[in-house]
Amino acid sequence: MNVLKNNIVVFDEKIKAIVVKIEANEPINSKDAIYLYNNAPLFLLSSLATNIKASKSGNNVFYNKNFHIEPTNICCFRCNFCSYRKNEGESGSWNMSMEEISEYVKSHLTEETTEIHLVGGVNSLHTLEHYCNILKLVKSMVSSKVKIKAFSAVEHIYVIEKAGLTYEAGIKKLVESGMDTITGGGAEIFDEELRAQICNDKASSEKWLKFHETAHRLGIKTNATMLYGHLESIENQIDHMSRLRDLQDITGGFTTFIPLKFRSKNNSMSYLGECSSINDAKTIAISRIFLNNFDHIKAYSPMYGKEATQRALLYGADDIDGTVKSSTKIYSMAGVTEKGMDEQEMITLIEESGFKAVERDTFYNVIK
Ligand code: V47
Ligand code: SF4
Repeated sequence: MNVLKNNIVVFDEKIKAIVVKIEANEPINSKDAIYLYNNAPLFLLSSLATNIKASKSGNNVFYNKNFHIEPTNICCFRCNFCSYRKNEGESGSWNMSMEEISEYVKSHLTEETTEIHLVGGVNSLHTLEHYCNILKLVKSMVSSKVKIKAFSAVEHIYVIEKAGLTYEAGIKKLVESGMDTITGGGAEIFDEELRAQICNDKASSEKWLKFHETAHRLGIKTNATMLYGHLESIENQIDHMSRLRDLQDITGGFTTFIPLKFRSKNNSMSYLGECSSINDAKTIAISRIFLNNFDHIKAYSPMYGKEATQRALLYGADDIDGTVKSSTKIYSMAGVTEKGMDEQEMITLIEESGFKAVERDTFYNVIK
């Protein structure tokens, strides 16, 4: 137990030993991470995570100028946490034509856009060729400074397997069509038992990891996410991060880690409600401490909202994503009511938290 003695906090011996490891830049093991999560006071998690963040990105906190295209919300999978999926023909479903995608890009693209984020449901009518056509269309409409971050591993795996190709051959086709990098979606939680409870029918953890590994080997960087704040335990969270850390040790291909908080409106897991802001803080801090081989931790502001994003910056996050605005429906349909931020609002949010706001591109090159 940690105690206050003569106005000085005295940490227990286990915590002291873990802090020594962290300060020596050594990776902590899963048991250490679980112990810290359960026993370290928040102020210690904040200062350990903030020190690591500072060693990676100094006083900078990054944002970018992007928008999402969600070509369809029709999905053949049935993740219990999802408020977004619809069946073909169901009210509220959409499936954009090429013309609609083109109009959408025209109306959202500005001189300043540096990234387009493509993601949607897994529509059983879609093929690898369709994904490639979307990529070619979007690529033809933008300058070379705009990077296309396209689809989740779950979407890719579905169309690549349907085409009867290896992941390698499929990824090569997607890259030739204009894909620059891959989103971190679909990872959810890797523990197989829990995955079976919350998203029984989509690509397995093993496939998700293999797909990302293949992309990395082909020189394509990807992101990684973790869905938290539902039925998972801290052991499940650390197991998830541990599998990512192991892969990152081998390939170095992950750009950023994005803990995604379960938002509870309008889905079959609504009865769970949402986890507390203390849990958010702990998850962000532990991810920053445990994933010592990841350069960036993203507090995805359209999912957190302003207050929780600002808080995440005090627990080691160094990125708030971008000017997504109203172009993503995944979170508005799950109950997030806050509007997106414009550039000035993002800068103010970052500066109020005591950091320097830096505009980045998709690969964290500084723009301004
Ligand atoms: O895989 C779905 C999540 C993900 C809910 O790579 C939910 O930069 C919370 O991956 N509550 C898709 N989360 C979004 C995604 C993403 C988002 C931002 C940035 C990046 C990136 C990737 O959204 C899904 C799932 O984990 N999700 N429903 C929900 N109710
Ligand atoms: Fe489909 Fe993605 Fe929703 Fe799962 S999270 S049901 S794969 S849209």
